[in-house]
Amino acid sequence: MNKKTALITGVTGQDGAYLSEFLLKKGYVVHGIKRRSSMFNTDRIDHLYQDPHVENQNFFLHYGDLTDSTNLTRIIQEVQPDEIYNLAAMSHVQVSFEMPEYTANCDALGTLRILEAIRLLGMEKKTRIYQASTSELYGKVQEIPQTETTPFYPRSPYAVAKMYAYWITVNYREAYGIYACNGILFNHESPIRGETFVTRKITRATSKIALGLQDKFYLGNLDAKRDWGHAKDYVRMMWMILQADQPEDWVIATGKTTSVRDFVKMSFAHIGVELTFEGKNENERGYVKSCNNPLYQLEIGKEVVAVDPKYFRPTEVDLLIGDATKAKEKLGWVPQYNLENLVEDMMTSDLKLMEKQQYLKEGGYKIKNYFE
Ligand code: NDP
Ligand code: GDR
Repeated sequence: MNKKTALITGVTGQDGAYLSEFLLKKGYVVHGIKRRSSMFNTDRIDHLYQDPHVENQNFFLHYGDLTDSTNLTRIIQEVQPDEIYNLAAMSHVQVSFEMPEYTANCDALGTLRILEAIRLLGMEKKTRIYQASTSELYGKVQEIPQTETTPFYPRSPYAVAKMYAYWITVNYREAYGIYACNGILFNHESPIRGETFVTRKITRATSKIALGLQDKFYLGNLDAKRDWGHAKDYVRMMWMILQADQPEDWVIATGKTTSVRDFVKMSFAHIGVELTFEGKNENERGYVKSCNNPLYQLEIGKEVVAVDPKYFRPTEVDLLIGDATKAKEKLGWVPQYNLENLVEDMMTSDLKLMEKQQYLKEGGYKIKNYFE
């Protein structure tokens, strides 16, 4: 039997890495598009790399960019994918306020470029397309919990760009009969989550504080609530969405919401430290209330978290909680992780990472400036 071929944009990101691993295990030939960078940007997929000189290679990387339509069209023509997973994006909501035009070019028009390539190449009946849509579309919440029929109200240049991508995907499905689907995924995290998203920022900083490598860290809105799942569960859903009989749009979420403040408490609880929060808004601080782990001795009363208003967003999404009933009932999705397992997975991994840093520091190792 011929192997299926998948093309993943954003292969070097969190989801791209987990999805590549998942599809390779399923026996797919996987092609990924990576951006040219002045330094290596393939850390998350290095373990999947195959020497191009060996036979039966099933993982290939191509240079490309969502802002370059000729490049995308050429790669799609060469690869002839059965499935395209469009995961590439300028994916940071706060950064999108700084780079709104680029965000629109990449996240909105990038999706159009892929759909147009399929149309130009006459591959409407061959290739199925997964579009990485987002719970940020709901923005200023119109309904709780959010489902496939909840109206959108985007609150950032990122969300507005993703709203164009959502509708152009629906439009190409209806206009040209392309099997194209939106996965409206709520936040999903993991040990390889980007370091500037709030969960990973918290688990990294908590691990550093536990090991005495850092005193405290700063966050923005502690009241924001998110529906956090594990990326491994969510990439499995991306694949299931493209195996359904009919192309549709799907909400993927845990159905539970947690504040940023509570995520901080859970991360510290993992190292046996109880936190208490005092003060309001930009004056809020988190202190050590008790410490019950002989490995990580933190002083009672020590301030470990503070609010810095520079992390506040011009417009915020205060509350997200999704209802994935449709995906559970029609696709049989059963997530393996809950929030407790997720925090444990991230903390275990970041503690290991920081232990390496601690080891180097204790050994007197200093990273040298290139020009010294
Ligand atoms: P990441 O930020 O970890 O990865 C984004 C990927 O896109 C990286 O591989 C990045 O390359 C690549 N990329 C960025 N700009 C371009 C460009 N112009 N051309 C080509 N590639 C580009 O995101 P995630 O893996 O977390 O998310 C995957 C997708 O799912 C994104 O579209 C995101 O918006 C969406 N999403 C994510 C959710 C989440 O909670 N994680 C929830 C809902 C939707 P490089 O490595 O070089 O930076
Ligand atoms: P989000 O994720 O904006 O939901 O987008 P992020 O982790 O950046 O923010 C979640 C919430 O935490 C609040 N917050 C902070 N956020 C960051 N990054 N840094 C901080 O210091 C901080 N302090 C508080 C934020 O204000 C926000 O309310 C993610 C991305 O993966 C998108 O690509 C994806 O579409 C959505 O999830 C679903």
